[in-house]
Amino acid sequence: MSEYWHDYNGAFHPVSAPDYLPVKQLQALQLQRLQAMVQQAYHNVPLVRQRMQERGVTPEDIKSLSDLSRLPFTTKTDLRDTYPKGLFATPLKDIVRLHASSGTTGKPIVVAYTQEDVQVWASVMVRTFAAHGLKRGDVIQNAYGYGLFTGGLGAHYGAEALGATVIPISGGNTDRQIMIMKDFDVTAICCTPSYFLHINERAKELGIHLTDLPIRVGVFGAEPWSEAMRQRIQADSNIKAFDIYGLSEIIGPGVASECVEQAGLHIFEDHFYPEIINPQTGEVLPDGEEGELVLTTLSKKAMPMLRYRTRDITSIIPEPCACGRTIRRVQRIKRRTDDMLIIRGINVFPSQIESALLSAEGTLPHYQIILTRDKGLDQMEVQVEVTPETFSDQIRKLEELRQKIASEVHTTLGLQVRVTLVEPHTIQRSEGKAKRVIDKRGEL
Ligand code: DLL
Repeated sequence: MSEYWHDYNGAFHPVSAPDYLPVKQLQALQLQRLQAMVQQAYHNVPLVRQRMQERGVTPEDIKSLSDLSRLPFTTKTDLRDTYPKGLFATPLKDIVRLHASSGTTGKPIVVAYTQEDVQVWASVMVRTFAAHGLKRGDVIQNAYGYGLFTGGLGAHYGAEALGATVIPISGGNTDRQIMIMKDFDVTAICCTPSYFLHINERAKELGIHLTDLPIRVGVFGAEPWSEAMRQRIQADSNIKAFDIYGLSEIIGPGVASECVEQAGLHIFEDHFYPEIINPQTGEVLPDGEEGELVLTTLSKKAMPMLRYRTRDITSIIPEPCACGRTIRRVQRIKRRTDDMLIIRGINVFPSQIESALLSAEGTLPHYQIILTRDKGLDQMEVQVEVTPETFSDQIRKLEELRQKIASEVHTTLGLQVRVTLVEPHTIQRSEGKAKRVIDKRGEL
């Protein structure tokens, strides 16, 4: 591992040192940063000041990390309501970058960064890559989208600061991705797991097997994916597939990442303080319990976030990791409070369906969930692609597979769903975040 990286002012930092701070030292640093951040937000963001005043809390009341629970939450709606610049805590002249998350309806969510913020961002991405064993000499193909999306530039500056060779190819143009991967001896790729599936599949069609290439690491995130999906990817392409997590409102990618143990994602908690709450009551839950992840930025200058409700469901893993890092881990994020589908009164998360589908042999990891309403009753159809060999099997065998999947889904969810086996390539491939659910219930 390259031991040092330098920021844009030429200062040198030991890579990943903050991952290993003694816990007391880490907590002292968190408190000191929290206090400064709350001051900054209180004095510069009217909404924060107003909400704190309503609760009768002043920045001086934050004397320990547990006082965090006295602070108000921030939600996605707050970002929308204060569009475009209402949550900025620094003058525009100190802001060097803006990003936005696309959002399906209404105004986008805009986020801002100072020079210092983009340096912190690069540093957490350096720690991400370093945790995957990447270093100077590696060739990183960055297929996250460049532009307003945080994935492309976030990974880019981290990879560059690491000292690796970055190929800023962005998403799309899959044949070119494969050519570049081969011709430049790419050792790592950054993209969504669903896009990687597509690249791998297309490569095979072109007669190129990723197992024959130097690529050995996948830096996958931006969408939920299951452990079953990871196992499929690793077995099929002989790479180590790592899960990375982040969100625009907090910084982008670089909030949390797996290490080589692949046993939960370490939160870079010297910059992003995690809490888990009961999404219904807002009550803070102890480590180990599952709930909604709430993140507080400890060093963001342009747009500090106080107790941001991510809507992502996970739990903090109380045990230390075998890798020796002292920063805590969260479980893989399988679902969001708002991606829950209620089908005939039963709560269903797309990730549960993914795991059920992939447990059957002969399926491909391409699927889609289609919701319709028939005579007022919700209907769910799961379309899943099967391998060409399976598809050319006898009808009886296909029917057996279909029933096996339907019974697997039934066991997992307690719900009868219609399973349709479709030919390879029927389901649209994604170059970014996959769209797994098509909800036509409103149209009928
Ligand atoms: O997706 C940032 C990112 C880029 C993360 C590249 C990782 C890699 P947004 O577009 O704002 O930002 O979407 C954030 O995506 O709240 C989660 O619901 C979901 N998400 C991100 N990473 C993961 C992951 C980027 N590893 C939202 N597993 C988050 C599950 C994820 N969900």
